[in-house]
Amino acid sequence: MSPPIYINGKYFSKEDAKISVYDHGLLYGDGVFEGMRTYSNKVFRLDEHIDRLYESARAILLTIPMSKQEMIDAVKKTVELSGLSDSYIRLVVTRGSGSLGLDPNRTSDPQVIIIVDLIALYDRKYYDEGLKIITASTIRNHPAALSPRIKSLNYLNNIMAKLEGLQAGCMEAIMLNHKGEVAECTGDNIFIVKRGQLLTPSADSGILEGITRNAILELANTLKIPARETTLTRHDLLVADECFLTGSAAEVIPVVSIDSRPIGDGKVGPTTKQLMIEFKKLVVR
Ligand code: PXG
Repeated sequence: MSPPIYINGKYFSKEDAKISVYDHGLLYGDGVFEGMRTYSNKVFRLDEHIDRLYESARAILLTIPMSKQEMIDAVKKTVELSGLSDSYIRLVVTRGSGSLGLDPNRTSDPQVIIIVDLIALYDRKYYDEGLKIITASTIRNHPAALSPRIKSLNYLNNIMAKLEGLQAGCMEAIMLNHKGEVAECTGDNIFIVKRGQLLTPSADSGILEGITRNAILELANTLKIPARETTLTRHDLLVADECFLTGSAAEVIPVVSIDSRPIGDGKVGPTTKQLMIEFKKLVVR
């Protein structure tokens, strides 16, 4: 049997977990979400994910019909009922169903959905051998149009870039911002290593400030690896010694080629390997 799915305080089987076709989450991508992981029954950085969810909701003037503590309790309960010790959690809040037409004021009953399941974003071999990725021609949403800091249900910007990657035979794609600077990948943040320094695009490059990204920056600090948030160009990536991506689903995954050019010596680099090991230790702690 598949794990029960939470919808507004009730639990349903996968087959019966349904919401209205009038929900503005479906009609307009009007809603927010989080993707989290559990390790040995514990949700990694749950409080940070919940804070980001409520911030995303606030940014789109969506009132989540429960307190943060109630949300935390609901997530924990759904994880418990799933019986999965290592899982992926998809937490979704939609605007709710309403009349046809954009007006969010004509919707009611936002839907809070919690799915706990398994996810394998990339085949195991890519963690050993590294990913080959490309730079997409689709630029990241202009922050003044739709802030990339909002984790909204409207992921078409990223999906267009993901499609470019897939069409080139790559599982991920780098997205530049409107200034031509490196922002992030379609569902992952990006890091490079250059002369022993760890570098990643700063928040004002127009990125989702990933929770895994924050964990890696903290780890670097603990391990005394010099790290800096900065502006990066495609050139910086192409001449980097190492490159890797971070995300709740991907965790830490090496990149060995960008736009068919090898990064460094084309093999998974030592700092990347070290951070992958230390990240594993951190999540199971
Ligand atoms: N950038 C973007 C655009 C993302 O969507 C990240 C960076 C990494 O953030 P975190 O906080 O996860 O370190 C994300 C996260 C999925 C899925 O279902 C996508 C994400 C996370 C979990 C699942 O494809 N993206």
